[in-house]
Amino acid sequence: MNYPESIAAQVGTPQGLDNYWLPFTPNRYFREHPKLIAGAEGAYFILSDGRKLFDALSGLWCCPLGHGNPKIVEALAKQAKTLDYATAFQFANPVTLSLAERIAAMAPEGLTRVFFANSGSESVDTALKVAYGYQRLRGEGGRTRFIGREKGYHGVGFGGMSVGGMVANRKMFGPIMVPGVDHLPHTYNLSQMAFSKGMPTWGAHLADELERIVALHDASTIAAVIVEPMQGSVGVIAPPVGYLQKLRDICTKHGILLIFDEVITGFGRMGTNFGSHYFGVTPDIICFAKGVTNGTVPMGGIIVREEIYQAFMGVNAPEYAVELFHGYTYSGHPLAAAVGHVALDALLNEGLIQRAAELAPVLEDVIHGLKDEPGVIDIRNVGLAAAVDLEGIPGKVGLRALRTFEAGIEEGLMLRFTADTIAMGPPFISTRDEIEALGEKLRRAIRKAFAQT
Ligand code: PXG
Ligand code: PLP
Repeated sequence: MNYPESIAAQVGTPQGLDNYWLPFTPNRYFREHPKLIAGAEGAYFILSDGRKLFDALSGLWCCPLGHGNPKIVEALAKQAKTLDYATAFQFANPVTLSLAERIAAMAPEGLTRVFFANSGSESVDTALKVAYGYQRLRGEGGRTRFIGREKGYHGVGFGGMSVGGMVANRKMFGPIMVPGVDHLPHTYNLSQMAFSKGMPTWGAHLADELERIVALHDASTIAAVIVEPMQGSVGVIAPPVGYLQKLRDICTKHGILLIFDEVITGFGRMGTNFGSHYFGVTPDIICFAKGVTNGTVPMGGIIVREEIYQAFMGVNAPEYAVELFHGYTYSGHPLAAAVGHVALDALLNEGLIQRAAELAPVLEDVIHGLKDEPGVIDIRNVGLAAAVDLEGIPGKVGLRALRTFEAGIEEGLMLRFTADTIAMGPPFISTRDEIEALGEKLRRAIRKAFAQT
């Protein structure tokens, strides 16, 4: 492996590795090739040997404002002094209340109520529980099924894992999935949409598969359909033109709730407030996380249609009874909410969402400029997100991308890969020059990776 020896020499075996279990990481490989992040500033991470890496995925899609934003630091310190923690059970607090109001105001019309969680996974499990609860409260308690989609990623909770469709995340846990889940086919088809820019024109008909699934199980058994408007985690798969509208129409026709998991697409990644705005389709529930607090303090949640909330308020129980037995110790955490306000100031009032929209065509040009590099089999982009698929080494899934990732570090890039796909979603504060440099660094990394035997 072409690991930069200079880093290994300086880092050595970091202290703590005997007690630390890395998530979604080959731990045995990491031990031999440790990488330590010492700091972060603007659009860059700083490694322990002082090297700066351009943060090509905004952390894990979660840092649109970049790192070390002084207003965030100030808001955190101030909030910690005023109210460092507040229980959300039986109490509210001003900073969380006002954040809910601002999130509802930027959401698609009709989605008015915000319930806070602390991550995307928790937001998904919350959405599934609320969807089922709503169906039950309206006398449709037989609607116990959820429909996800192949290649979907909805986090790692039991609900999210079950509706998810990334095969590697599921295979160890098949026997312990939530029962009654079915999956739509994914919409990716290399022969129909290779090197597509934005939404592919082929594939809307795949939404009709929902009618087939409804016929198979009967609508009266299905609570909700959950999809990412743009499939992010699997490698930036934009929905075909017309596809999401068809899903919307079929769900409405059959009394099925439509959940958009906007954990990645929410808060500006598509160049609009939510993916729903960009794609012009409004779901019944939106899941959010990540960008809402710039990743600085974890926060997630759901935004639901007023009717859904009102169904819970109409529950046949006395006023002193809890309507929804669900919530987290850290729901609506005041530190997260304080950071959320700064993030929304930057995204909405200081024009960062607009800037993401302006950078999107720059990223498109840069990334599609890699088309003729060795082993590049597909390139896709939508909003400020893009992916490059590399030809895998037979029998060694992910090794090519791993080599590109390692070569990327040598080039000053922090890349993120899944199987042999490299995904990018740069911070909204990136400059045009930085996005162009990202393309050239990636080009050199790919060449290095393919030069290895
Ligand atoms: N839903 C969606 C659509 C996501 O993208 C989650 C739920 C889960 O969120 P939490 O906060 O529980 O991780 C996600 C998370 C990647 C990558 O490499 C993507 C995610 C997380 C980590 C890496 O694309 N998405
Ligand atoms: N496990 C135990 C034993 C708990 O007491 C709690 C919360 O009180 C939880 C899990 C859930 O933790 P959280 O609310 O942070 O999701």
